[in-house]
Amino acid sequence: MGVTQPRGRMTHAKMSGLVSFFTAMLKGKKDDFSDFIQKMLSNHQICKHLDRQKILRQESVNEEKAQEETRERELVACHQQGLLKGESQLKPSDFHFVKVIGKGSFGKVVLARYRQSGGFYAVKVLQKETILKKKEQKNVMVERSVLMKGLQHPFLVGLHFSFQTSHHLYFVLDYVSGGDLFFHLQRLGAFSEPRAKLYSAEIASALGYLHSVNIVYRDLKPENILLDRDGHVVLTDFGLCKEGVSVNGTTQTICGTPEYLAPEVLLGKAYSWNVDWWGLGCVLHEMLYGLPPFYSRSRAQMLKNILHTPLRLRSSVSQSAQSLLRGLLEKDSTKRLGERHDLAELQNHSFFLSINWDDLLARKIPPLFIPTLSDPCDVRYFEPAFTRLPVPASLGLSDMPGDTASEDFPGFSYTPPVEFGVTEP
Ligand code: ISQ
Repeated sequence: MGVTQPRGRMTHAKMSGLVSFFTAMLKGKKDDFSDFIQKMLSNHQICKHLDRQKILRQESVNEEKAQEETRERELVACHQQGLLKGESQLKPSDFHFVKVIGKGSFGKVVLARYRQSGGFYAVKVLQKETILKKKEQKNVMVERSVLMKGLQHPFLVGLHFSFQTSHHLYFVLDYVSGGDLFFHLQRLGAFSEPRAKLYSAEIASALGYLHSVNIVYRDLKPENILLDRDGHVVLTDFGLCKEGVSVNGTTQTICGTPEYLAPEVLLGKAYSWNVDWWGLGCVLHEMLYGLPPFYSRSRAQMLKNILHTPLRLRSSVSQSAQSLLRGLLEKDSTKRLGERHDLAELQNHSFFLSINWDDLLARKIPPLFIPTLSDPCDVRYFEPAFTRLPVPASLGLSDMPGDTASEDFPGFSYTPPVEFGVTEP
């Protein structure tokens, strides 16, 4: 908003009048003062001028307000028209795809630069064919719907846009440059207890927030926990989230690694929010001891361990850390820490005694590790096995005419109104 300039200007004569007024007041010269008041009242010109100035200033404010409202209406109309015509949909060529930073069975995560603003994003590109073959449309749409809920939490990744071409689905997400906990754990083996404490508190805070909006994360593992450039945690990957889960909710078939899955999930039983507290227990165990609890190289043995083997903890970590792990890794979900009061129960545990939860949420607790990055394209915290991969040309070139619409994933594409014409992440 611009600064309003009053239109009428003070003449030198009027200025000296005002100066005499204040001088008279200060000196207590009653005569001069009343004389001046008389002059003021009788001076029609000055009164008129002051009135006019007031009116003009008000007019100018009104004019500016009206202009602003018109601009806003125009923007909304443009946005709506654009959306209806599909014009405001993003397309791959709006981005310069810089480096592959992640790869999964469905596609890739690519560091990309939005040409219009120069801002960097992590673009998750999924292959429609693979998703359709594996019947994973539901999970993709869940991820999109969860991301689109406008979740706002300092430790959750943000979705900016989603769009599609005939072969690919694109999620445009915050770029989180510090790499994932899997990468860091691989290099260090384990973390110090204070470092693990801050990460687990930040993760707990994000999970508690998700639960408060009726979402169970379900897929907590070091690969889904990123560090931002300040060293704070960011949770990604909402593909396995479950919205509005009730205590009687049932699971889907278990695929992939079972390391971090709660016994009730493995057994296909009803589960609740506290599967996430089990997941947190697994991640905390791995941060402190270097391996997930119940680990075995044999998948079958690991499944047995998760279901039946009692938790054994070495005394190399503090008593309070061990106590928290026992609470979180309780096989009987009805006895698990967090079962009754969710996040609040964890917040009151002695392991987190030193954590001020308000400061934590405000990102005021300084992380012990701060990533060192030389420039926005520095991908040193991502697996070289990914970053060395060539960026497939097909990612950015697939926007032939008519290639932005599709019936496979109706309603997938999304451009948030606030970002129409606004380019910064
Ligand atoms: C954001 N930044 C870096 C990597 C990512 C991987 C998956 C999802 C979002 C990401």
